[in-house]
Amino acid sequence: MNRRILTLALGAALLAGVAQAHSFAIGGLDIGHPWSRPAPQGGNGAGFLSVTSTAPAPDRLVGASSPVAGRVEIHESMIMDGRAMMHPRPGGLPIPAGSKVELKPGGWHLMFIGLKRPLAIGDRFPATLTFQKAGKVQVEFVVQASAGAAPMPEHKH
Ligand SMILES: [Cu+2]
Repeated sequence: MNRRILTLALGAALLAGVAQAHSFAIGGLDIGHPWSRPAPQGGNGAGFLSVTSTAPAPDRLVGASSPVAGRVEIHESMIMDGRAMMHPRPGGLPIPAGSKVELKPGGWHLMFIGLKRPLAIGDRFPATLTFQKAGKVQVEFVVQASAGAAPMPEHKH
């Protein structure tokens, strides 16, 4: 085998290993790379992650909490009348069986309301996600800047 191809394959395997290290599993759900943007103390932070289901039945992300925030809400961003808006979704986020759902900028996200400390790039903080069927899972968010992300839309609650 060509040495360069071997090196690339090894590098990809190592990267995959790193990504796997920052994921969390519960009840047929795999929580991938929870991350959050930098935000000031007293402000609100947005959290993103993926949920990959290998479960035979649908589930639902119904809540979250974190010691860094007064409360955590599940929000959906959307464009309405040409303006970016966010809405709380107290009913939670549906996770269809056997599919991957992404919380990402411009879409569904977690809102860390009333930050008790600033979130700075490189910080890690714990959070608990609650799924209707799978139950509670402890995850860790890493704070990072997102390349090319749109500015946070104004909150209209
Ligand atoms: Cu929000």
